[in-house]
Amino acid sequence: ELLNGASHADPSTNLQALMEQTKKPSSSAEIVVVISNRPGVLGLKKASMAGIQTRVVDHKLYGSRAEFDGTIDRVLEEFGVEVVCLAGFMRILTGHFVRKWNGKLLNIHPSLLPSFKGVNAQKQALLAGVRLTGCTVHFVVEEVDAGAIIAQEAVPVLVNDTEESLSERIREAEHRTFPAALELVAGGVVRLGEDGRIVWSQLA
Ligand code: 3YE
Repeated sequence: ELLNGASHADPSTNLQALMEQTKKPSSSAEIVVVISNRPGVLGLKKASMAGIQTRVVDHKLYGSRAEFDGTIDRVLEEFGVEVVCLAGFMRILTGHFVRKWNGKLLNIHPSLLPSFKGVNAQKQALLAGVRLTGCTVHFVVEEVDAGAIIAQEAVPVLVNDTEESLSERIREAEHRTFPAALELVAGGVVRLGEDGRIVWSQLA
């Protein structure tokens, strides 16, 4: 683009950041399907415009979490998925599903875990008065936001920050951290050990 010299706009979502990363020839990952629990969202449109297969698994159409997760599991199996990235996905997954995909499920959280687990992590950081927060990509275990940490980026909290301004700064960090963490896992540099701790490849 002529005015700011950048040839591409910054990604506005984690899905878009992951799509841009994985289309690079140097990437170890390929996105084979995008699954949304909400019909009609922009992420589905962005994926299909990029030629990626999409599926909607609407949680409202299922009588239980087990049936919802079971349907997602069947789609993942249908596509031969090896790694799952939870990007903008706000549902708590069942222990059964999480154990089946142990070591293959990645989530991103808008704080430096183990601080500020759960919802409104940015608000929690502002209320706590920390001067640094950030984002964390972790393997998913049944206990929410408690799995082994793959990658983090620190973000300063500025004196006049609002929840919105801080969230935007964290979001920009997320768009670097999630693609980086995916490459570590897809490239075999990082994996989840039997003991639930991160194992770094000797080659790293
Ligand atoms: N499930 C497990 N462990 C994890 N899902 C996510 C991470 C993660 C996981 O580490 N077992 C808050 C979800 C928090 C919540 O209560 N969600 C509601 C639905 C809210 C909605 O649909 O907007 C619910 O009943 O699940 C992904 C991030 C989860 C964020």
